[in-house]
Parts: sequence; structure tokens; C-alpha cells
Amino acid sequence: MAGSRASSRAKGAARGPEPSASSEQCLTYLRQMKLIRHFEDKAGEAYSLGKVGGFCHLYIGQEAVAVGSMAALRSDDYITASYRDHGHALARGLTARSVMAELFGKATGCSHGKGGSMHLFDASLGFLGGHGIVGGHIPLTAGMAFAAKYRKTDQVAVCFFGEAAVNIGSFHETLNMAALWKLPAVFIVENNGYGMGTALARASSKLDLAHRAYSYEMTEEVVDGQDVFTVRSAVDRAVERARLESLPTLLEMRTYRYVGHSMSDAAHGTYRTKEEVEEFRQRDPIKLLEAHMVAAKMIDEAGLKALDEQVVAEVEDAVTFAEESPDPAPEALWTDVLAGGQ
Ligand SMILES: Cc1ncc(C[n+]2csc(CCOP(=O)(O)OP(=O)(O)O)c2C)c(N)n1
Ligand SMILES: [Mg+2]
Repeated sequence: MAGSRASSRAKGAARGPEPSASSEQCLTYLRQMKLIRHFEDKAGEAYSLGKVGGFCHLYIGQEAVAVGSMAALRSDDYITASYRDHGHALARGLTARSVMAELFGKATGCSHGKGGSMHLFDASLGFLGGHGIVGGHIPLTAGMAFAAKYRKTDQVAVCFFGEAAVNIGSFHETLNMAALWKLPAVFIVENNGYGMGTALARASSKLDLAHRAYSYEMTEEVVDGQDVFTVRSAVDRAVERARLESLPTLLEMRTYRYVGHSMSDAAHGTYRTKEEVEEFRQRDPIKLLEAHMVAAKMIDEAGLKALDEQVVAEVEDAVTFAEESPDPAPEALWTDVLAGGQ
């Protein structure tokens, strides 16, 4: 049964130490996760209204992975993500306006309207995509880590990808070279249990994906991807290993997406049961953090409501901005084509 397999995925994921984050830090995490969740709701809505072209993959359910991870990084570190990249971009600090405008294909988008949902970029923030080819950005990230090591900048390169990518050749080639050359890289596999409609057990001979690192003498860790504190501390350790010892790490974040693979499949799809989705909703990363903050008296009902209102207003503003922005000019076809171009 898909359900029982999915349930077993949550087992074995290490829970971190008791959260020691300050209330200010918790508030930042909560605000970012709520922003991503609401942004994604609105992106899905805009897609259904025909305002977003191309593909669109929502990050609903996985927010703690991007938010906890980005909090562990320095502002000059490098980041790459797969096509499911809205959450990573927002958590890294791209504005809701620039990401929404990119989804709408507008000139004010972070990739000037030429990338769309799957190709969000902002080099000034070290956010180097948004990549549509499964596993295609894993070797690129090793290249960034190599550049950092070569230039002795002590930057770290972090790569986010789905669990279907661990069966792609470039994953293995990259892990081998990253370990051999001692590259300052962090490889984060977001194991949400499915590659499109295919459950992990139907596609992978081994379910403990972090163990793939054994073959390459690389440190690995299995992480509860629904708990932002656990994510943060695991990425802290991996980043320290990369920055101080120039060693790579493979982190397997166990998570779940609450909506379809992309806008082309139904909310939960035919490959999993409603009950399974419901089971994972019990560990909604936003609810877990809210519960912690309420219990610790860091926030009350009024505070939560105010936060919701803030993110609703921010996303509303982003949609209006995207709608009112101009399309890219025809001449823009000739720019951003080559590195160093205009
Ligand atoms: C090389 C390659 N093969 C196939 C596809 C089509 N494809 C798009 S998404 C996807 C599933 C990937 O699943 P996973 O890596 O688990 O990421 P998730 O969508 O769950 O975030 C596939 C097979 C692709 N984009 N690239
Ligand atoms: Mg997946």
C-alpha cells in the first residue's frame, strides 16, 4: 500500500535537539513559511486563471526544508534548486513581487520574464536557478563549490533536488567527485515520496536514500523535513563541515507535498489516497511551528492573525504588481543569452 510505505518514510528521520531558537528567529521562520504557503495558493489560482504560462510546481507541505536550510547560509553562498523552486527563492530573499512577476512572464520578474516558474534566478543573492532537468543542476552545484574552493572564498554551494534525482547518473558522478575533491557542497534531497506519480519504492532499489553517500565516503544524515528546527541544525552542521573542513554532505530531508506534482494533476492524484495526504497533514510544518510558539508563549491568536494578514497583503501586492507589469520588450530576445551579455 502506498500509505504504509509513505508512513514508514517518516520513521528513522532524526529529530533534532529541543529548539533553542529565539522568538524573533521563530517569528522569521513562521512568517517565511506562511508567505510561501500563501504565495503558492495564489500562484495555483493564477495558473488556473491562465495568467501563468508553462509548468508550475507548488511547494506546499515542504516549506520547512527551504526556510530552515536558508537560515543556515551566508549571504554569499550559492544555491541551486529544481523546478519546484518558488519556496527556495522566497526563503532566500527574492521578493514576492519579483517571483510572481516571473511566473506571469513579465519584464519585472527575477529572470526578466524569460525563465518562468521553473527558472527563477537572482545572481545577486547567489540564487543560481531553478532547473527543469531532473538532476541537471547537481553537477553545476559541484562546479560552484569547486570555484569557491579554488578561489579560497570559503563560500558553500547548496543543491536542493527531489528524490527521483538520486537515480540519475549525474547525481552519482557528482557525489563521487565532490567527495574525491573535497568540495564545500551540501546536497539536500527533498524526499517527498513521489517522482510525479511514482512512489519511491517503485523506482528505487533502496529506500534509505541518505545511504547512497556511503558509496562515496561522504557524511550523510536523515532529517525530519517537517520540523524547521531539525532542518536548521542539520544544515548548520553540513555547512560548517563544508566551510571549515571543505567536505561535502548528503542530507535526506523526509517531507511531503500536499498538492499534485504540478498544476496538471489533481490535488492528491490517483497514485495516493486521501487518507495518506491527511496523515501527513497532521505534521504540517507550519502547524508544528505555530504549536511550538504558542506553547512557548512567543505568539498568541491575535499575533498569528496579524501575521496571516501581513502575508496576504504581501502576496496580494505581488499579484497586482505582476498584473500591472509590462511584458518583456521584443528586443529582450537578444539579451541574457550569453554570460556577460547585456
Ligand atoms: C531528466 C529528466 N527526466 C524526466 C523529467 C520529467 N520529470 C519532471 S519532474 C519529474 C519527477 C521528479 O521527481 P522528484 O525528483 O522526486 O522531485 P519532486 O517533483 O517530487 O519535487 C520528472 C520525471 C525531467 N524533467 N528531466
Ligand atoms: Mg519527489
